[in-house]
Amino acid sequence: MLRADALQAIYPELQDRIVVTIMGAVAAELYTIGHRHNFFYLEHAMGLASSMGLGIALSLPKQKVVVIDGDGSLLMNLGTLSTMARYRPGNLVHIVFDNGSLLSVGGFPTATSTGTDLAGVARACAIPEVTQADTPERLKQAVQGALAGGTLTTIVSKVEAIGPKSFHMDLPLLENRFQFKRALEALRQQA
Ligand SMILES: Cc1ncc(C[n+]2csc(CCOP(=O)(O)OP(=O)(O)O)c2C)c(N)n1
Ligand SMILES: [Mg+2]
Repeated sequence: MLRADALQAIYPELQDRIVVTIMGAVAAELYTIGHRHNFFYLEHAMGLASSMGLGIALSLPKQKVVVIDGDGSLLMNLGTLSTMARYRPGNLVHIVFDNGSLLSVGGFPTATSTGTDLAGVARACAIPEVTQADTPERLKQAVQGALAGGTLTTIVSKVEAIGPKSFHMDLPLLENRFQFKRALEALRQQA
């Protein structure tokens, strides 16, 4: 599966949700499909998108939060899985696109390419719902199910190590930061 196709398939489920992505290729792919003020692309802080999503999910319990993670990023912050499982907000959906690669910095192989099973790690950390979804249709179903249910879910999707031609996003980090803050404030007031 191409991650760009996977994102296209789940975009309707994402567009009105709070979404936090890792940096690099996947951020550019989502941005290109359609940027929203409720999307935040966490630049520089590799590994911490899930930690940020956890904090937002806990502080806005009536909103659904979707984190888009990568294998290299999650491997850098494996402790996030045990922390997420400890607090287990039912409004958090954690998608991990596993391309076996640090694609955004040149394609160095990660430990998932030599056997580390991130879904297995998530289960062992006690994430209450862990699924694998390796086609756009299955991913869409898994995301819809996780958003409709009230259980913290990690979805691991194997994707090809292919990214966009350009990672350019016509959106400076600070602008995204203020847009996103205002979007969260508006959602908090609705709650
Ligand atoms: C602390 C830190 N180390 C390294 C980097 C450089 N870096 C940016 S993206 C990236 C790879 C991310 O890999 P993964 O999460 O698998 O996403 P992919 O690029 O494969 O989509 C790296 C190493 C960084 N931004 N911060
Ligand atoms: Mg990767």
